[in-house]
Amino acid sequence: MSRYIEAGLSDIGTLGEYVAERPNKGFEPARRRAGVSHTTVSGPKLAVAVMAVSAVCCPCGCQCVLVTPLSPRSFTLCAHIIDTMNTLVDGEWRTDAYETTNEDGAFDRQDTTFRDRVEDDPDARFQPEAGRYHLYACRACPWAHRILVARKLLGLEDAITVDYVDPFRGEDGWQFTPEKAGCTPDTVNGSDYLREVYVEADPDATCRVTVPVLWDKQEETIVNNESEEILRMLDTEFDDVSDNDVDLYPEGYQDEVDRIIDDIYEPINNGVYRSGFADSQSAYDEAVEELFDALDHWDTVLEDQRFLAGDRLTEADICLFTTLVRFDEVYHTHFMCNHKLIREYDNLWPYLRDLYQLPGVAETVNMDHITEHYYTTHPDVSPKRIVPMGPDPDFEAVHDRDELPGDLPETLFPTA
Ligand SMILES: N[C@@H](CCC(=O)N[C@@H](CS)C(=O)NCC(=O)O)C(=O)O
Repeated sequence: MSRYIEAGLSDIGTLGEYVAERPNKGFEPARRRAGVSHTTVSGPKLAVAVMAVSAVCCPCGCQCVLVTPLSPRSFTLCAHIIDTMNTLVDGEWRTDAYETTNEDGAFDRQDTTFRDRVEDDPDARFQPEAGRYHLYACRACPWAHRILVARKLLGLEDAITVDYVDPFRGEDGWQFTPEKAGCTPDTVNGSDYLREVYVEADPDATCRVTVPVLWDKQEETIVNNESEEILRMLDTEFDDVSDNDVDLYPEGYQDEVDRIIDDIYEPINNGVYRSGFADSQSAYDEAVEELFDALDHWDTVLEDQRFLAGDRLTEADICLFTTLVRFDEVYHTHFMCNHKLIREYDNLWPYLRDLYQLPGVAETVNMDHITEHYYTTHPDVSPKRIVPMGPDPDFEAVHDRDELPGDLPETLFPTA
């Protein structure tokens, strides 16, 4: 009975209007996916459907009945819709305004909003200082994981502090649950939800609340929440406060590194999401074909060279690593990227193990958080929220990548 709507017919009628008036506000992709027509979900018919049976009542087609209208214009929806729709609008947390796919059913990633820079320049607003910056991360997230790997390899663990949110992201967005293994409280702002940190930085914030976030403890604001840019800042601006002299954006390689990061983003890093979140067969086909074409390409490149940009470990490797390490456990199954496993690639698989076995990298990988996050946080993709057993790839297995030309920075390997 708890799955049945607890509302009068007038509320249900208003919901029908609400859906019809906002064909592009989140309901539309769900409605398309369910194959439910607008007339089916319009007022009186929906009301009849609710009274008769529970099916077709939720426009995402999940078989749940829409639940508990809070007011005539504000509805609490089933978790399937809530999950894809939470965002900040003018500093207010909203669950009805976030669209994930466009009119062709293709996943539409929104741009990130905080784009300031830490610069090693005496006139800069944000200067690199040990202890000044803080990272909010999720161990499950591939974008945040880039920064965790960089922080480790670049010797910035003492200089930049970090907190970890819960891998499960529900109706309220990212949450701090320090009682859970691998999670922490918000040690800087004391918030319960990451969205509070965003509002602290900008009371009128209108954006998704994403990780990673680079927070400035001095100015009490967000510097940047775009992983590619945070990675570059850590690499190029923090030399004076790092514990080693590792450089992942070396001179002579920079154009190539930029080109590769750009080249792998759409088909691979974002490609797994485009495959998994596609709302139409054609959008899925396009994404998944691009993904495997790109993986095939890089597998060939890696036949004769140890790293993506040649003989040097660079930021580009970090960017590919965090997608590859999730692939066989998650993207293959959850996002339907099941044409091939990374373990079936002659070069990508040993390359992935090579990166995994770099000092400190393994401890940045938390497969429990990774699998929990994906399989429980996207119920429109995995509605039962069951975490599958998984293939448990042996990332520690030996590889012979060190026979290829190229040396790793010596200071990566502590001598003590
Ligand atoms: N372009 C961003 C993407 C970050 C991102 O989408 N992070 C995901 C976690 S994997 C997130 O926080 N999603 C929450 C949401 O979209 O509401 C980056 O590279 O930093």
